[in-house]
Amino acid sequence: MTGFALPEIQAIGAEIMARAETLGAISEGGPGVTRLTCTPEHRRAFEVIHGWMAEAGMTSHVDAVGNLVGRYDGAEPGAPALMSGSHQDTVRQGGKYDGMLGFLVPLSGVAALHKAGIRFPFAIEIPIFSDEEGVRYGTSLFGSKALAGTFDLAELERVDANGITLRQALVDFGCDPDAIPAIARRPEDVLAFLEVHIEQGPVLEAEGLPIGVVDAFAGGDRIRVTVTGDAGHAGTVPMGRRKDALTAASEMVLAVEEMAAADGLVGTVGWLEVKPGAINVIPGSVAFTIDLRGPDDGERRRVRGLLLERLSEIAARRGVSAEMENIYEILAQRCTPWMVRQAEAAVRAEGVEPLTLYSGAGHDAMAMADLTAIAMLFVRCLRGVSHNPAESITTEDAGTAARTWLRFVQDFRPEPISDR
Ligand code: HGY
Ligand code: MN
Ligand code: MN
Repeated sequence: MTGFALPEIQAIGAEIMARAETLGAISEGGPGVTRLTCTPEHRRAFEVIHGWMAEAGMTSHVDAVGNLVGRYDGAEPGAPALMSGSHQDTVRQGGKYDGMLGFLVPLSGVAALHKAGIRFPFAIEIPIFSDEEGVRYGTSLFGSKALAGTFDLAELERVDANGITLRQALVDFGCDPDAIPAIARRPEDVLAFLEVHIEQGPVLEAEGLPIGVVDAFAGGDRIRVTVTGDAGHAGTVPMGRRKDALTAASEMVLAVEEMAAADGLVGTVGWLEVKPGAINVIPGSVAFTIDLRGPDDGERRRVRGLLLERLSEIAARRGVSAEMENIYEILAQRCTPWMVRQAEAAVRAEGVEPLTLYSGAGHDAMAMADLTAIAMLFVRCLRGVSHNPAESITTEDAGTAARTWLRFVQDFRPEPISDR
């Protein structure tokens, strides 16, 4: 790109940080950011971003699954696109950068290109995915899966905590769920997908690096367990005659921790609900979720099987029943070698020694891998903290990420589909 001067780090970094603050204020309320799919907060965020995209010379639309997709046309209309984006939704009481950085960096990059009047032989599309975290419906990545053509329409019947199906939530959001299959992209229309994301881990900070390149992602399971015992009077039922669903579930929760740690996996119980939930009633029913992850699918599945057997043994010994539902599984994923090489070259061109990293977190790029070549750039975050209101990055690192993104785009040389 002759004559194009990369934006100054602080300037483009400050734009990104200011926009992250604006989006961070669009939340359900409470500590941190809570913005779930198909909510008023989701809609308000898209209204703001739609304006930023227009300023950057982009067209944008909301698709059938609630993604906002922006397009910066190439020199020729209708050219295939390099896609670069991430998710709008957050966990409960999350941070301002998980997901957001992945579309704010490309958005500021495109704005700089637009200002300089630069177009490429390819288009640039910024998909902002409706739901990646899966907080409202349990399942994950449904926005990116819809574009990749792997969305399972049965997911539309999932219900949230208020009994609203995903189908109804999408209709209420103004989407047409029956049109979801039609938004799947043709491989020939997409050259590759690049995602920018905070590392959510401590490595870059420990290495003193602002940015790194991802080469692989962990695979994972999400399992819902419902333990059913007998509710009873806290004062009259002798300890030896109880079928206490919560003490049984508590032993199960500790088994998750023990078995994951023993096999080098990570296991988390992030949600648990006790019923009837009264101070003087022995819990009759407890539901909780298990998030189990690891780099090797075979090993993870082996431990998953042993864990579910252990939960059944605990239930039998305690005279309660345990129903286990595998809500979701995603296989471990590798990034596309030629994309990794081009991402490393962009990092190096920005004066940073490229470090390749493994991602324990799941990302939309994993779903997009079913459609096209993928790579991911990680950005340093303070103490690796994420899924927490204290999530933090620096203006300088945001600027470095944007300059690296621009370097990637200007030197982007897509490889033919057969080589992907
Ligand atoms: O859970 C994850 O790995 C991601 O934040 N959705
Ligand atoms: Mn997340
Ligand atoms: Mn994320």
